[in-house]
Amino acid sequence: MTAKLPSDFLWGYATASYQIEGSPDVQGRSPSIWDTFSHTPGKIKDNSNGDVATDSYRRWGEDIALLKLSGANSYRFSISWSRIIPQGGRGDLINADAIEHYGVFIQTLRKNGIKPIVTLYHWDLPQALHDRYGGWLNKEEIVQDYVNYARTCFRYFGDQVKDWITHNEPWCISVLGYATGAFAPGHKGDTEHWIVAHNLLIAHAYAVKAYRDEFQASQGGQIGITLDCSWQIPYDDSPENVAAAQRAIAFKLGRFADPIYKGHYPKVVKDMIGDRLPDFTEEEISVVKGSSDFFGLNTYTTQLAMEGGDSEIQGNVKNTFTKPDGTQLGKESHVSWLQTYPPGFRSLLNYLWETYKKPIYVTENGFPVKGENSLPVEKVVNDTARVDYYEGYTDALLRAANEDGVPVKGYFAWSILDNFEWADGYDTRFGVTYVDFATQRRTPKASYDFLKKWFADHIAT
Ligand code: PNW
Repeated sequence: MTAKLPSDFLWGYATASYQIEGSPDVQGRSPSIWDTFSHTPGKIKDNSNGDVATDSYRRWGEDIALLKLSGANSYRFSISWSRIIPQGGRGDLINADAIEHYGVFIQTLRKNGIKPIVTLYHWDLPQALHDRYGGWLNKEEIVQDYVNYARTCFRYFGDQVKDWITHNEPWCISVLGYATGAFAPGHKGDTEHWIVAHNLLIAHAYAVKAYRDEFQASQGGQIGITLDCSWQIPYDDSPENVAAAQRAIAFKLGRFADPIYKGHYPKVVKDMIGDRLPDFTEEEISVVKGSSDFFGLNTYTTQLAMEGGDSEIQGNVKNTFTKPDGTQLGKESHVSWLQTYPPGFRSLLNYLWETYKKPIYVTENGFPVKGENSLPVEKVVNDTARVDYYEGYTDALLRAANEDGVPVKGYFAWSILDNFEWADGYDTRFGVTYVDFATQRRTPKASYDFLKKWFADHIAT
């Protein structure tokens, strides 16, 4: 008998509005910080932008057909704030066309037996709010405007959407957006990103409070946040490197997860950052604590951790994939930060369950095949390295659920289609479906068939 996942297990694919929608000025949408950033010369590897992407604001029917044929029972996508409220703020107009668009989209998903899982914020802040008061840097304003936007979505879509995610990856938003400058809005420095991260937590928490106070009883859904983390293995068994691996997790994940699930920042982070880490007021922390009904996890890889280095953001931990014997930890992908290493996924799932005691949804997991963008479509569809990745990661998922007893409730592969991979542009392809960006022709790869069959075989009926 094959081991199985429970019959109510959710599986499907994840996307994000700016990475797939295109149509930046259609039906009243205003620019987001990603429009501005991607149109700034030098920010995106191939000088591309999300103006067309997979053209999904127009081709959404094709996307749903592709999802339906994939066997997925759910779909995680994000709503574009600057479509719903083009100028972004609590005093600004709600855009009826966008409400209509997402409403029909959600209804069509459901008619096709696909459960909508909605992310409210996947990085596309309305540019108007950034210009008006500094966006995520301004706690007083952004918290109110974010809650107003969230409430608007609950009000219009909450009869059909029962699973809400507030933010996607506050670590990426704050660190890549406000420390390294690799992502929008492209700020650099070592002060702002701590403030932004803090404000993201508070905005998340007040949106959750609004949902619970005003909508949850009548709509009956759940709400939480998605955090990202790579499992950390000590480089060797020296006590410094064992401590480094733990510190790396505190700096990447604990600084978000601990306030939310435990009610305080990790001590090791507070000790190192001191006053630059803003304090919560008593009221704030009481709202932050307990503000997620589940653990939303994005994870792609595992890294080796070593004491040292001067990156404060990483808690002075150095990461590598090269083991002491000179070989690589996993199998290489198209990007330097990601190698295939399924056992780390299983360890991470166990760690999160033991540490935070919440049911887990794996809201993203996926693999970009090395050099895929330079291959002809006949070769691309034979994506054995991606199949190999998913084979390993689904097996780890199943073992964590069945052998280790971790309550994993869902799994979303990134992504259904090749799409706009942020600062990498279109050069990095994560899709299980090939997109010819010149014609928008979609061709499923072998991994699309692999996941379809794997979940058909491993979810109990
Ligand atoms: C996630 N890293 O971001 C995002 O949620 C997706 O929008 C994105 O397309 C996907 O992963 C693939 O990159 C990440 O450097 C970006 O460790 C960078 C990292 C992790 C996640």
